[in-house]
Amino acid sequence: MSALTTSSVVVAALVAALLRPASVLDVVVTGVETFGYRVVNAYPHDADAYTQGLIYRDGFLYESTGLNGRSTLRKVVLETGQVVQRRPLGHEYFAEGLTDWGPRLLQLTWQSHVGFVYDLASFQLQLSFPLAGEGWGLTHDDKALIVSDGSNRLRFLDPDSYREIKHIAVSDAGAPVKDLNELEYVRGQIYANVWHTDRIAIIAPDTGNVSGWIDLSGLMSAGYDLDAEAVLNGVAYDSARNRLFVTGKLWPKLFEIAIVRHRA
Ligand SMILES: [Ca+2]
Repeated sequence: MSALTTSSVVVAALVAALLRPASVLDVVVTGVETFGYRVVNAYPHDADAYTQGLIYRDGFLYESTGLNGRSTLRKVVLETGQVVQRRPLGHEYFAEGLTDWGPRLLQLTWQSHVGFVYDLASFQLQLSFPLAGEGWGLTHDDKALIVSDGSNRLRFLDPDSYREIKHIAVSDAGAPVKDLNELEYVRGQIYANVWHTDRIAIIAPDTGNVSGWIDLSGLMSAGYDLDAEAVLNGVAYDSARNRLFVTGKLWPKLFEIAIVRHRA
Protein backbone atom coordinates (compact mmCIF):
# COMPACT_ATOMS: atom_id res chain seq x y z
CA MET A 1 0.00 0.00 0.00
CA SER A 2 1.47 3.37 -0.97
CA ALA A 3 1.98 6.20 1.52
CA LEU A 4 -0.74 8.19 -0.27
CA THR A 5 -3.21 5.32 -0.02
CA THR A 6 -2.37 4.79 3.64
CA SER A 7 -3.02 8.44 4.49
CA SER A 8 -6.28 8.32 2.52
CA VAL A 9 -7.40 5.36 4.60
CA VAL A 10 -6.52 7.19 7.83
CA VAL A 11 -8.45 10.30 6.72
CA ALA A 12 -11.44 8.18 5.74
CA ALA A 13 -11.38 6.46 9.15
CA LEU A 14 -11.23 9.82 10.95
CA VAL A 15 -14.13 11.20 8.90
CA ALA A 16 -16.14 8.08 9.65
CA ALA A 17 -15.38 8.47 13.37
CA LEU A 18 -16.45 12.12 13.36
CA LEU A 19 -19.77 11.23 11.75
CA ARG A 20 -20.69 8.76 14.49
CA PRO A 21 -23.01 9.62 17.40
CA ALA A 22 -21.41 11.64 20.20
CA SER A 23 -21.21 8.84 22.77
CA VAL A 24 -19.42 6.59 20.31
CA LEU A 25 -17.18 9.47 19.21
CA ASP A 26 -16.06 9.92 22.81
CA VAL A 27 -14.93 6.35 22.92
CA VAL A 28 -13.19 6.54 19.54
CA VAL A 29 -11.33 9.78 20.16
CA THR A 30 -10.58 9.78 23.88
CA GLY A 31 -11.06 6.23 25.04
CA VAL A 32 -13.30 7.60 27.79
CA GLU A 33 -16.71 6.00 28.05
CA THR A 34 -19.91 7.98 28.44
CA PHE A 35 -22.50 6.26 30.60
CA GLY A 36 -26.23 6.76 30.72
CA TYR A 37 -28.58 6.40 33.68
CA ARG A 38 -31.74 4.73 34.88
CA VAL A 39 -34.02 6.32 37.48
CA VAL A 40 -34.40 3.96 40.42
CA ASN A 41 -36.45 6.30 42.62
CA ALA A 42 -37.69 9.89 42.46
CA TYR A 43 -38.29 11.85 45.65
CA PRO A 44 -39.60 15.36 46.42
CA HIS A 45 -36.99 18.13 46.74
CA ASP A 46 -37.53 21.68 47.97
CA ALA A 47 -37.85 23.72 44.75
CA ASP A 48 -36.65 26.80 46.68
CA ALA A 49 -33.38 25.08 47.61
CA TYR A 50 -30.53 26.48 45.53
CA THR A 51 -28.56 23.28 46.05
CA GLN A 52 -24.80 23.70 46.32
CA GLY A 53 -23.78 20.70 48.37
CA LEU A 54 -25.38 17.33 49.08
CA ILE A 55 -24.34 14.30 51.09
CA TYR A 56 -26.04 11.20 52.51
CA ARG A 57 -25.24 10.07 56.00
CA ASP A 58 -26.93 7.68 58.43
CA GLY A 59 -30.32 7.69 56.76
CA PHE A 60 -30.59 11.41 55.99
CA LEU A 61 -29.52 13.84 53.33
CA TYR A 62 -27.58 16.92 54.41
CA GLU A 63 -27.75 19.85 52.04
CA SER A 64 -26.10 23.24 51.62
CA THR A 65 -28.11 25.89 49.77
CA GLY A 66 -26.73 29.07 48.28
CA LEU A 67 -27.64 32.64 47.33
CA ASN A 68 -27.15 35.62 49.65
CA GLY A 69 -29.99 35.75 52.14
CA ARG A 70 -31.15 32.21 51.29
CA SER A 71 -28.09 30.20 52.28
CA THR A 72 -28.71 27.37 54.72
CA LEU A 73 -27.39 24.15 56.15
CA ARG A 74 -30.17 21.58 56.34
CA LYS A 75 -30.99 18.01 57.24
CA VAL A 76 -33.53 16.41 54.95
CA VAL A 77 -35.65 13.25 55.00
CA LEU A 78 -34.79 11.42 51.78
CA GLU A 79 -38.20 9.94 51.08
CA THR A 80 -40.31 13.06 51.72
CA GLY A 81 -37.92 15.96 51.15
CA GLN A 82 -38.99 17.32 54.54
CA VAL A 83 -36.41 19.62 56.12
CA VAL A 84 -36.11 18.49 59.75
CA GLN A 85 -33.21 20.74 60.78
CA ARG A 86 -32.11 24.05 59.32
CA ARG A 87 -29.45 26.64 60.08
CA PRO A 88 -29.60 29.89 58.11
CA LEU A 89 -26.38 31.73 57.27
CA GLY A 90 -25.84 35.47 57.46
CA HIS A 91 -26.91 37.52 54.46
CA GLU A 92 -23.27 38.20 53.62
CA TYR A 93 -22.59 34.53 52.90
CA PHE A 94 -23.34 32.54 49.75
CA ALA A 95 -23.02 28.92 50.88
CA GLU A 96 -21.43 26.32 48.64
CA GLY A 97 -20.07 22.77 49.00
CA LEU A 98 -20.76 20.47 51.95
CA THR A 99 -19.14 17.37 53.35
CA ASP A 100 -18.84 15.46 56.62
CA TRP A 101 -15.71 14.61 58.57
CA GLY A 102 -16.25 12.46 61.64
CA PRO A 103 -18.82 14.16 63.88
CA ARG A 104 -18.61 17.41 61.93
CA LEU A 105 -20.14 19.02 58.87
CA LEU A 106 -18.03 21.35 56.75
CA GLN A 107 -19.51 24.01 54.49
CA LEU A 108 -17.79 26.32 52.02
CA THR A 109 -18.70 29.84 50.97
CA TRP A 110 -18.40 31.05 47.40
CA GLN A 111 -16.38 34.26 47.59
CA SER A 112 -16.08 35.04 51.32
CA HIS A 113 -12.83 33.07 51.65
CA VAL A 114 -14.13 31.16 54.64
CA GLY A 115 -15.41 27.70 55.46
CA PHE A 116 -17.55 26.70 58.43
CA VAL A 117 -17.33 23.66 60.71
CA TYR A 118 -20.50 22.54 62.52
CA ASP A 119 -21.41 19.83 64.97
CA LEU A 120 -23.21 17.19 62.91
CA ALA A 121 -25.98 16.62 65.44
CA SER A 122 -26.68 20.14 66.70
CA PHE A 123 -25.58 22.28 63.70
CA GLN A 124 -23.73 24.38 66.29
CA LEU A 125 -20.93 26.38 64.66
CA GLN A 126 -17.62 25.13 66.04
CA LEU A 127 -15.13 27.15 64.04
CA SER A 128 -14.42 28.80 60.75
CA PHE A 129 -11.32 28.44 58.59
CA PRO A 130 -9.77 30.57 55.86
CA LEU A 131 -10.19 29.43 52.27
CA ALA A 132 -8.02 30.82 49.48
CA GLY A 133 -9.84 31.60 46.25
CA GLU A 134 -13.42 30.61 45.56
CA GLY A 135 -15.27 27.72 47.15
CA TRP A 136 -17.52 25.61 44.94
CA GLY A 137 -17.78 21.86 45.66
CA LEU A 138 -16.54 19.85 48.63
CA THR A 139 -16.04 16.18 49.41
CA HIS A 140 -13.38 14.02 51.06
CA ASP A 141 -11.44 10.80 50.69
CA ASP A 142 -10.02 8.94 53.69
CA LYS A 143 -7.23 11.47 54.22
CA ALA A 144 -8.18 14.88 52.87
CA LEU A 145 -10.92 17.33 52.06
CA ILE A 146 -11.31 17.90 48.31
CA VAL A 147 -12.36 21.34 47.05
CA SER A 148 -13.40 22.57 43.59
CA ASP A 149 -13.36 26.24 42.60
CA GLY A 150 -14.93 26.37 39.14
CA SER A 151 -11.66 25.77 37.34
CA ASN A 152 -10.23 22.37 36.42
CA ARG A 153 -8.26 22.32 39.66
CA LEU A 154 -9.15 20.18 42.68
CA ARG A 155 -7.41 21.10 45.91
CA PHE A 156 -6.78 18.58 48.70
CA LEU A 157 -6.86 20.13 52.18
CA ASP A 158 -5.68 18.71 55.47
CA PRO A 159 -8.88 17.98 57.47
CA ASP A 160 -7.43 19.39 60.69
CA SER A 161 -5.40 22.43 59.59
CA TYR A 162 -7.44 23.13 56.39
CA ARG A 163 -4.16 23.85 54.63
CA GLU A 164 -3.58 22.69 51.07
CA ILE A 165 -1.71 19.39 50.80
CA LYS A 166 -1.71 19.15 47.00
CA HIS A 167 -3.83 19.83 43.98
CA ILE A 168 -4.59 18.05 40.73
CA ALA A 169 -5.55 19.37 37.30
CA VAL A 170 -8.52 17.55 35.81
CA SER A 171 -8.38 16.72 32.13
CA ASP A 172 -10.03 14.47 29.58
CA ALA A 173 -7.45 13.14 27.13
CA GLY A 174 -5.29 16.18 27.81
CA ALA A 175 -8.08 18.78 27.53
CA PRO A 176 -8.78 20.67 30.78
CA VAL A 177 -12.25 20.04 32.24
CA LYS A 178 -13.33 23.36 33.78
CA ASP A 179 -16.36 24.41 35.82
CA LEU A 180 -16.05 21.43 38.18
CA ASN A 181 -18.73 22.01 40.77
CA GLU A 182 -20.46 19.72 43.28
CA LEU A 183 -18.31 16.75 44.29
CA GLU A 184 -18.75 13.29 45.71
CA TYR A 185 -16.16 10.66 46.51
CA VAL A 186 -17.53 7.33 45.25
CA ARG A 187 -15.61 4.08 45.67
CA GLY A 188 -12.18 5.55 45.07
CA GLN A 189 -13.18 8.02 42.34
CA ILE A 190 -14.21 11.66 42.47
CA TYR A 191 -17.54 12.46 40.85
CA ALA A 192 -17.87 16.11 39.79
CA ASN A 193 -20.84 17.61 38.07
CA VAL A 194 -19.85 20.23 35.52
CA TRP A 195 -21.63 23.57 35.93
CA HIS A 196 -24.36 24.32 33.38
CA THR A 197 -24.18 20.85 31.90
CA ASP A 198 -26.00 17.56 32.48
CA ARG A 199 -22.72 15.73 32.90
CA ILE A 200 -20.80 14.23 35.78
CA ALA A 201 -17.08 13.59 35.31
CA ILE A 202 -15.61 10.50 36.95
CA ILE A 203 -12.09 11.51 37.98
CA ALA A 204 -9.10 9.43 39.09
CA PRO A 205 -7.91 11.19 42.27
CA ASP A 206 -4.23 10.40 41.79
CA THR A 207 -3.89 11.74 38.24
CA GLY A 208 -6.87 14.03 37.60
CA ASN A 209 -7.67 12.07 34.46
CA VAL A 210 -11.33 11.69 33.59
CA SER A 211 -12.01 7.97 33.35
CA GLY A 212 -15.67 8.28 32.36
CA TRP A 213 -18.66 10.55 32.02
CA ILE A 214 -22.25 10.17 33.18
CA ASP A 215 -24.72 11.88 30.86
CA LEU A 216 -27.86 12.89 32.79
CA SER A 217 -29.59 14.59 29.87
CA GLY A 218 -33.36 14.64 30.24
CA LEU A 219 -33.39 13.83 33.95
CA MET A 220 -35.11 17.05 35.08
CA SER A 221 -36.25 18.84 31.96
CA ALA A 222 -39.57 17.43 30.88
CA GLY A 223 -42.69 19.26 32.02
CA TYR A 224 -41.06 21.79 34.32
CA ASP A 225 -40.52 25.49 33.69
CA LEU A 226 -37.19 25.85 35.43
CA ASP A 227 -34.96 28.87 35.94
CA ALA A 228 -31.92 29.12 33.66
CA GLU A 229 -29.71 28.62 36.72
CA ALA A 230 -31.66 25.54 37.82
CA VAL A 231 -28.89 23.23 36.71
CA LEU A 232 -27.69 19.83 37.87
CA ASN A 233 -25.84 20.35 41.14
CA GLY A 234 -25.91 17.77 43.86
CA VAL A 235 -24.38 14.31 44.05
CA ALA A 236 -24.58 12.14 47.16
CA TYR A 237 -23.55 8.55 47.75
CA ASP A 238 -24.83 6.02 50.27
CA SER A 239 -21.84 3.70 50.54
CA ALA A 240 -23.62 1.22 52.82
CA ARG A 241 -26.33 0.51 50.23
CA ASN A 242 -24.44 1.62 47.10
CA ARG A 243 -27.05 4.23 46.21
CA LEU A 244 -26.29 7.34 44.13
CA PHE A 245 -28.49 10.42 44.48
CA VAL A 246 -28.56 13.49 42.25
CA THR A 247 -30.52 16.72 42.21
CA GLY A 248 -30.13 20.30 41.01
CA LYS A 249 -30.56 23.91 42.03
CA LEU A 250 -34.28 24.64 42.47
CA TRP A 251 -35.21 21.19 41.22
CA PRO A 252 -38.53 19.89 42.59
CA LYS A 253 -37.18 16.35 42.57
CA LEU A 254 -34.20 14.36 43.76
CA PHE A 255 -33.35 11.10 42.05
CA GLU A 256 -31.72 7.84 42.95
CA ILE A 257 -30.07 6.70 39.74
CA ALA A 258 -28.25 3.67 38.44
CA ILE A 259 -25.43 4.18 35.97
CA VAL A 260 -25.86 2.17 32.80
CA ARG A 261 -23.87 1.61 29.65
CA HIS A 262 -25.19 3.24 26.51
CA ARG A 263 -26.11 0.74 23.87
CA ALA A 264 -23.62 0.68 21.01
CA1 LIG B 1 -21.72 15.76 47.39
